[in-house]
Amino acid sequence: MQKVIDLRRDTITLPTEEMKRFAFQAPLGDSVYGEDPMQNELEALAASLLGKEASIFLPSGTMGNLIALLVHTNRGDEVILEENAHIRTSETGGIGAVAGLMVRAIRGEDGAPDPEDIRRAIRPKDIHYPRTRLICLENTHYRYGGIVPPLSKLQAIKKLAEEEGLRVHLDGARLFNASVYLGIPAKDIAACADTVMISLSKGLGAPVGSLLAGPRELIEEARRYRKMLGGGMRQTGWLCACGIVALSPGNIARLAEDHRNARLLAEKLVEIEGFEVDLSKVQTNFVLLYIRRRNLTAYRLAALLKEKGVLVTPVSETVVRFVTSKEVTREDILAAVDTVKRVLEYETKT
Ligand code: TLP
Repeated sequence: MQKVIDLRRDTITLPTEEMKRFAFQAPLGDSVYGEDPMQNELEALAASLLGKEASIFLPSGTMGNLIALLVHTNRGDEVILEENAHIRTSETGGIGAVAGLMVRAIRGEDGAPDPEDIRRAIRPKDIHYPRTRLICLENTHYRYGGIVPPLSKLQAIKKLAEEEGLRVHLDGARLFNASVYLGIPAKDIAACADTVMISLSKGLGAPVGSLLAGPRELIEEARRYRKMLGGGMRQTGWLCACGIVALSPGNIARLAEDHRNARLLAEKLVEIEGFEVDLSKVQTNFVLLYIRRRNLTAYRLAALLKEKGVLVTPVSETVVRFVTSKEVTREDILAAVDTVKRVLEYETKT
Protein backbone atom coordinates (compact mmCIF):
# COMPACT_ATOMS: atom_id res chain seq x y z
CA MET A 1 0.00 0.00 0.00
CA GLN A 2 1.16 3.51 -0.82
CA LYS A 3 2.39 5.44 2.24
CA VAL A 4 0.38 8.54 2.99
CA ILE A 5 2.71 11.52 3.38
CA ASP A 6 0.96 13.82 5.83
CA LEU A 7 2.18 17.40 5.61
CA ARG A 8 -0.97 19.02 6.99
CA ARG A 9 0.08 19.55 10.60
CA ASP A 10 2.63 18.61 13.25
CA THR A 11 -0.24 17.66 15.59
CA ILE A 12 -0.45 14.30 13.78
CA THR A 13 2.73 13.08 15.47
CA LEU A 14 2.57 9.77 17.31
CA PRO A 15 4.40 8.87 20.53
CA THR A 16 7.84 7.32 20.14
CA GLU A 17 8.61 3.78 21.32
CA GLU A 18 10.59 5.31 24.21
CA MET A 19 7.53 7.32 25.28
CA LYS A 20 5.33 4.23 25.22
CA ARG A 21 7.78 2.13 27.23
CA PHE A 22 8.29 4.88 29.81
CA ALA A 23 4.54 5.63 29.98
CA PHE A 24 3.30 2.12 30.62
CA GLN A 25 5.55 1.56 33.61
CA ALA A 26 4.82 5.00 35.09
CA PRO A 27 3.42 5.16 38.65
CA LEU A 28 -0.02 6.82 38.76
CA GLY A 29 -1.92 8.95 41.27
CA ASP A 30 -4.78 11.43 41.47
CA SER A 31 -3.32 14.56 39.92
CA VAL A 32 -6.21 16.77 41.08
CA TYR A 33 -4.82 16.24 44.58
CA GLY A 34 -1.21 16.66 43.41
CA GLU A 35 -0.61 12.91 43.81
CA ASP A 36 0.49 11.92 40.32
CA PRO A 37 4.29 11.53 40.51
CA MET A 38 4.84 11.90 36.76
CA GLN A 39 2.72 15.04 36.55
CA ASN A 40 4.65 16.59 39.42
CA GLU A 41 7.94 15.68 37.76
CA LEU A 42 6.85 17.03 34.37
CA GLU A 43 5.62 20.31 35.86
CA ALA A 44 8.96 20.79 37.66
CA LEU A 45 10.91 19.92 34.51
CA ALA A 46 8.95 22.36 32.32
CA ALA A 47 9.30 25.15 34.88
CA SER A 48 13.06 24.69 34.98
CA LEU A 49 13.43 24.52 31.16
CA LEU A 50 11.39 27.70 30.86
CA GLY A 51 13.11 29.53 33.71
CA LYS A 52 9.86 30.02 35.64
CA GLU A 53 8.93 29.29 39.27
CA ALA A 54 6.20 26.76 38.49
CA SER A 55 4.17 25.17 35.73
CA ILE A 56 0.88 23.34 35.32
CA PHE A 57 -0.01 20.43 33.01
CA LEU A 58 -3.08 20.99 30.84
CA PRO A 59 -4.97 19.01 28.20
CA SER A 60 -4.44 21.52 25.39
CA GLY A 61 -2.72 24.68 24.30
CA THR A 62 -6.06 26.38 23.89
CA MET A 63 -6.82 25.79 27.57
CA GLY A 64 -3.30 26.99 28.47
CA ASN A 65 -3.77 30.27 26.64
CA LEU A 66 -7.28 30.76 28.01
CA ILE A 67 -6.13 30.16 31.59
CA ALA A 68 -3.27 32.60 31.06
CA LEU A 69 -5.79 35.24 29.96
CA LEU A 70 -7.91 34.48 33.03
CA VAL A 71 -5.08 34.72 35.56
CA HIS A 72 -3.71 37.98 34.15
CA THR A 73 -6.91 39.97 33.69
CA ASN A 74 -10.32 41.01 34.93
CA ARG A 75 -13.43 40.95 32.72
CA GLY A 76 -13.62 44.05 30.51
CA ASP A 77 -9.85 44.55 30.38
CA GLU A 78 -8.12 44.95 27.03
CA VAL A 79 -5.45 42.66 25.60
CA ILE A 80 -3.00 43.73 22.90
CA LEU A 81 -2.00 41.04 20.45
CA GLU A 82 -0.76 40.52 16.92
CA GLU A 83 -3.64 40.58 14.46
CA ASN A 84 -3.16 36.99 13.29
CA ALA A 85 -2.35 35.53 16.70
CA HIS A 86 -3.76 32.03 17.26
CA ILE A 87 -5.45 33.25 20.45
CA ARG A 88 -7.48 35.69 18.36
CA THR A 89 -8.08 33.65 15.21
CA SER A 90 -8.28 30.01 16.21
CA GLU A 91 -9.36 29.55 19.82
CA THR A 92 -13.10 29.75 19.28
CA GLY A 93 -13.36 33.28 20.63
CA GLY A 94 -12.64 32.09 24.18
CA ILE A 95 -10.90 35.41 24.84
CA GLY A 96 -14.31 37.11 24.54
CA ALA A 97 -16.75 34.36 25.40
CA VAL A 98 -15.03 32.98 28.50
CA ALA A 99 -12.47 35.57 29.61
CA GLY A 100 -14.71 38.56 28.75
CA LEU A 101 -11.84 40.58 27.30
CA MET A 102 -11.53 43.32 24.71
CA VAL A 103 -9.03 42.71 21.93
CA ARG A 104 -6.71 45.32 20.45
CA ALA A 105 -5.15 43.74 17.35
CA ILE A 106 -1.98 45.14 15.79
CA ARG A 107 -0.39 43.76 12.64
CA GLY A 108 3.23 42.67 12.78
CA GLU A 109 4.31 40.63 9.78
CA ASP A 110 7.57 39.50 11.33
CA GLY A 111 5.43 37.80 13.97
CA ALA A 112 5.09 40.52 16.61
CA PRO A 113 3.69 44.06 16.76
CA ASP A 114 6.15 46.96 16.84
CA PRO A 115 6.78 48.20 20.39
CA GLU A 116 5.90 51.76 19.32
CA ASP A 117 2.53 50.59 17.94
CA ILE A 118 1.92 48.82 21.24
CA ARG A 119 2.80 51.96 23.16
CA ARG A 120 0.29 53.95 21.13
CA ALA A 121 -2.39 51.30 21.69
CA ILE A 122 -2.17 51.42 25.49
CA ARG A 123 -5.29 53.13 26.82
CA PRO A 124 -4.87 56.27 28.90
CA LYS A 125 -6.43 56.16 32.35
CA ASP A 126 -9.96 57.40 31.76
CA ILE A 127 -13.26 56.20 33.19
CA HIS A 128 -14.57 55.60 29.65
CA TYR A 129 -11.85 53.20 28.54
CA PRO A 130 -11.18 49.54 29.17
CA ARG A 131 -7.95 48.96 31.10
CA THR A 132 -5.06 47.70 28.99
CA ARG A 133 -3.70 44.81 31.03
CA LEU A 134 -1.88 42.24 28.94
CA ILE A 135 0.21 41.77 25.79
CA CYS A 136 0.13 38.35 24.11
CA LEU A 137 3.00 37.18 21.91
CA GLU A 138 3.32 34.06 19.76
CA ASN A 139 6.54 32.20 18.93
CA THR A 140 6.75 30.57 16.46
CA HIS A 141 3.98 32.49 14.72
CA TYR A 142 1.50 30.01 13.23
CA ARG A 143 -0.31 32.04 10.56
CA TYR A 144 2.84 33.65 9.17
CA GLY A 145 4.27 30.19 8.53
CA GLY A 146 6.11 29.19 11.69
CA ILE A 147 8.35 32.27 11.68
CA VAL A 148 10.39 33.35 14.67
CA PRO A 149 9.88 37.02 15.57
CA PRO A 150 13.18 38.81 16.28
CA LEU A 151 14.24 38.21 19.89
CA SER A 152 15.32 41.84 20.29
CA LYS A 153 11.77 42.91 19.41
CA LEU A 154 10.26 40.59 22.03
CA GLN A 155 12.76 41.91 24.58
CA ALA A 156 11.79 45.49 23.72
CA ILE A 157 8.11 44.58 24.17
CA LYS A 158 8.83 43.06 27.60
CA LYS A 159 10.74 46.18 28.64
CA LEU A 160 7.90 48.39 27.48
CA ALA A 161 5.38 46.22 29.34
CA GLU A 162 7.40 46.61 32.54
CA GLU A 163 7.56 50.38 32.12
CA GLU A 164 3.80 50.53 31.53
CA GLY A 165 2.84 48.06 34.28
CA LEU A 166 1.49 45.47 31.80
CA ARG A 167 1.91 41.70 31.85
CA VAL A 168 3.10 39.58 28.90
CA HIS A 169 1.91 36.09 27.96
CA LEU A 170 3.71 34.02 25.31
CA ASP A 171 1.85 31.44 23.23
CA GLY A 172 4.84 29.15 22.79
CA ALA A 173 2.99 26.19 21.29
CA ARG A 174 6.15 25.76 19.19
CA LEU A 175 8.64 27.55 21.47
CA PHE A 176 11.20 24.75 21.15
CA ASN A 177 11.16 25.13 17.35
CA ALA A 178 12.06 28.78 17.92
CA SER A 179 14.76 27.83 20.41
CA VAL A 180 16.30 25.31 17.98
CA TYR A 181 16.11 27.87 15.15
CA LEU A 182 17.84 30.57 17.21
CA GLY A 183 20.25 28.13 18.86
CA ILE A 184 19.44 29.46 22.33
CA PRO A 185 17.73 27.87 25.36
CA ALA A 186 13.93 28.15 25.44
CA LYS A 187 14.18 30.00 28.77
CA ASP A 188 15.98 32.90 27.03
CA ILE A 189 12.90 33.41 24.86
CA ALA A 190 10.47 32.71 27.71
CA ALA A 191 12.20 35.52 29.65
CA CYS A 192 10.32 37.94 27.35
CA ALA A 193 7.07 36.96 29.06
CA ASP A 194 5.60 36.52 32.54
CA THR A 195 3.76 33.35 31.54
CA VAL A 196 4.44 30.95 28.70
CA MET A 197 2.40 28.11 27.22
CA ILE A 198 4.20 25.23 25.49
CA SER A 199 2.71 22.27 23.62
CA LEU A 200 4.01 18.73 23.94
CA SER A 201 1.69 17.32 21.28
CA LYS A 202 3.06 19.05 18.18
CA GLY A 203 6.60 18.56 16.88
CA LEU A 204 7.70 17.08 20.21
CA GLY A 205 5.47 14.07 19.56
CA ALA A 206 3.63 13.47 22.86
CA PRO A 207 0.03 12.31 22.35
CA VAL A 208 -1.60 14.99 24.52
CA GLY A 209 -0.69 17.96 26.64
CA SER A 210 0.52 21.49 27.14
CA LEU A 211 2.03 23.35 30.07
CA LEU A 212 1.58 26.87 31.35
CA ALA A 213 4.59 28.21 33.25
CA GLY A 214 5.04 31.39 35.25
CA PRO A 215 5.25 32.87 38.75
CA ARG A 216 4.16 30.42 41.49
CA GLU A 217 1.28 32.60 42.62
CA LEU A 218 -0.24 32.77 39.11
CA ILE A 219 0.19 29.05 38.54
CA GLU A 220 -1.64 28.35 41.82
CA GLU A 221 -4.48 30.50 40.48
CA ALA A 222 -4.26 28.58 37.20
CA ARG A 223 -4.94 25.36 39.16
CA ARG A 224 -8.31 26.77 40.20
CA TYR A 225 -9.18 27.71 36.61
CA ARG A 226 -8.04 24.32 35.30
CA LYS A 227 -10.53 22.68 37.66
CA MET A 228 -13.25 25.18 36.73
CA LEU A 229 -12.81 24.52 33.02
CA GLY A 230 -12.95 20.76 33.50
CA GLY A 231 -9.23 20.16 33.02
CA GLY A 232 -8.65 18.20 36.26
CA MET A 233 -7.58 14.90 34.70
CA ARG A 234 -6.86 12.44 37.58
CA GLN A 235 -4.30 9.72 36.63
CA THR A 236 -2.33 11.73 34.09
CA GLY A 237 0.90 9.78 34.61
CA TRP A 238 0.91 8.02 31.23
CA LEU A 239 0.50 11.29 29.38
CA CYS A 240 3.02 13.09 31.59
CA ALA A 241 5.58 10.32 31.18
CA CYS A 242 5.32 10.89 27.41
CA GLY A 243 5.75 14.61 28.13
CA ILE A 244 8.94 14.00 30.11
CA VAL A 245 10.43 12.12 27.15
CA ALA A 246 9.12 14.86 24.82
CA LEU A 247 11.12 17.44 26.78
CA SER A 248 14.35 15.42 26.81
CA PRO A 249 17.32 17.20 25.16
CA GLY A 250 17.59 14.66 22.29
CA ASN A 251 13.90 14.92 21.45
CA ILE A 252 14.05 18.72 21.42
CA ALA A 253 17.20 18.70 19.26
CA ARG A 254 15.44 16.39 16.78
CA LEU A 255 13.22 19.32 15.74
CA ALA A 256 16.18 20.49 13.65
CA GLU A 257 15.45 17.56 11.33
CA ASP A 258 11.91 18.87 10.70
CA HIS A 259 13.42 22.28 9.94
CA ARG A 260 15.90 20.77 7.47
CA ASN A 261 13.08 18.86 5.77
CA ALA A 262 10.95 22.01 5.49
CA ARG A 263 13.88 23.85 3.90
CA LEU A 264 14.54 21.01 1.48
CA LEU A 265 10.87 21.00 0.49
CA ALA A 266 10.83 24.77 0.03
CA GLU A 267 14.00 24.76 -2.07
CA LYS A 268 12.52 22.09 -4.35
CA LEU A 269 9.14 23.81 -4.64
CA VAL A 270 10.57 27.19 -5.69
CA GLU A 271 12.26 25.49 -8.63
CA ILE A 272 8.82 24.74 -10.07
CA GLU A 273 7.46 27.30 -12.53
CA GLY A 274 4.63 29.40 -11.14
CA PHE A 275 5.40 28.48 -7.53
CA GLU A 276 6.76 30.99 -5.04
CA VAL A 277 8.11 30.49 -1.54
CA ASP A 278 9.72 33.22 0.53
CA LEU A 279 12.76 31.21 1.62
CA SER A 280 13.70 33.80 4.24
CA LYS A 281 10.48 32.86 6.01
CA VAL A 282 11.09 29.13 6.00
CA GLN A 283 12.67 29.16 9.43
CA THR A 284 11.19 26.19 11.24
CA ASN A 285 8.87 23.36 10.16
CA PHE A 286 6.38 25.25 7.96
CA VAL A 287 6.41 26.08 4.26
CA LEU A 288 3.91 28.52 2.75
CA LEU A 289 3.64 27.98 -1.00
CA TYR A 290 2.22 30.81 -3.14
CA ILE A 291 0.70 29.55 -6.39
CA ARG A 292 1.09 31.94 -9.33
CA ARG A 293 -0.33 29.73 -12.07
CA ARG A 294 -3.45 30.42 -14.02
CA ASN A 295 -6.09 27.69 -13.67
CA LEU A 296 -4.65 26.23 -10.48
CA THR A 297 -5.97 27.04 -7.04
CA ALA A 298 -4.55 25.89 -3.73
CA TYR A 299 -7.73 23.87 -3.19
CA ARG A 300 -7.35 22.08 -6.52
CA LEU A 301 -3.68 21.30 -5.87
CA ALA A 302 -4.50 19.92 -2.40
CA ALA A 303 -7.26 17.72 -3.88
CA LEU A 304 -4.99 16.37 -6.63
CA LEU A 305 -2.22 15.63 -4.14
CA LYS A 306 -4.62 13.91 -1.79
CA GLU A 307 -5.58 11.47 -4.55
CA LYS A 308 -1.89 10.55 -4.76
CA GLY A 309 -1.42 10.18 -1.00
CA VAL A 310 0.14 13.56 -0.16
CA LEU A 311 -1.82 15.61 2.36
CA VAL A 312 -1.40 19.39 2.57
CA THR A 313 -3.53 22.32 3.78
CA PRO A 314 -4.87 24.96 1.40
CA VAL A 315 -5.17 28.15 3.45
CA SER A 316 -6.61 30.40 0.72
CA GLU A 317 -7.18 30.36 -3.05
CA THR A 318 -3.47 30.80 -3.68
CA VAL A 319 -1.62 29.57 -0.59
CA VAL A 320 -0.84 26.01 0.49
CA ARG A 321 0.69 25.19 3.88
CA PHE A 322 3.06 22.26 4.34
CA VAL A 323 4.18 21.27 7.84
CA THR A 324 6.98 18.81 8.51
CA SER A 325 7.14 16.55 11.54
CA LYS A 326 8.76 13.36 12.75
CA GLU A 327 6.18 11.41 10.72
CA VAL A 328 7.80 12.52 7.45
CA THR A 329 11.32 11.62 6.43
CA ARG A 330 13.69 13.26 3.95
CA GLU A 331 12.73 10.53 1.46
CA ASP A 332 9.04 11.37 1.98
CA ILE A 333 9.80 15.01 1.18
CA LEU A 334 11.51 14.05 -2.07
CA ALA A 335 8.63 11.71 -2.92
CA ALA A 336 6.10 14.47 -2.16
CA VAL A 337 7.96 16.87 -4.50
CA ASP A 338 7.88 14.22 -7.24
CA THR A 339 4.15 13.84 -6.71
CA VAL A 340 3.66 17.61 -6.98
CA LYS A 341 5.54 17.59 -10.30
CA ARG A 342 3.53 14.63 -11.58
CA VAL A 343 0.14 16.15 -10.77
CA LEU A 344 1.20 19.44 -12.39
CA GLU A 345 2.25 17.64 -15.57
CA TYR A 346 -1.09 15.90 -15.63
CA GLU A 347 -2.92 19.22 -15.06
CA THR A 348 -1.08 20.94 -17.93
CA LYS A 349 -1.84 18.06 -20.31
CA THR A 350 -5.57 17.92 -19.56
N1 TLP B 1 -2.86 24.91 16.34
C1 TLP B 1 -3.54 23.90 15.59
C2 TLP B 1 -4.84 24.46 15.02
O1 TLP B 1 -5.59 25.03 16.04
C3 TLP B 1 -4.67 25.44 13.94
C4 TLP B 1 -2.63 23.28 14.58
O2 TLP B 1 -3.07 22.45 13.81
O3 TLP B 1 -1.44 23.57 14.62
N2 TLP B 1 -1.16 28.17 19.72
C5 TLP B 1 -0.71 27.90 18.49
C6 TLP B 1 0.30 28.80 17.88
C7 TLP B 1 -1.18 26.76 17.81
O4 TLP B 1 -0.74 26.51 16.58
C8 TLP B 1 -2.12 25.93 18.43
C9 TLP B 1 -2.68 24.73 17.71
C10 TLP B 1 -2.57 26.26 19.72
C11 TLP B 1 -2.06 27.40 20.34
C12 TLP B 1 -3.60 25.45 20.46
O5 TLP B 1 -3.13 24.22 20.85
P1 TLP B 1 -4.14 22.97 21.06
O6 TLP B 1 -4.43 22.44 19.69
O7 TLP B 1 -3.36 22.03 21.90
O8 TLP B 1 -5.34 23.49 21.73
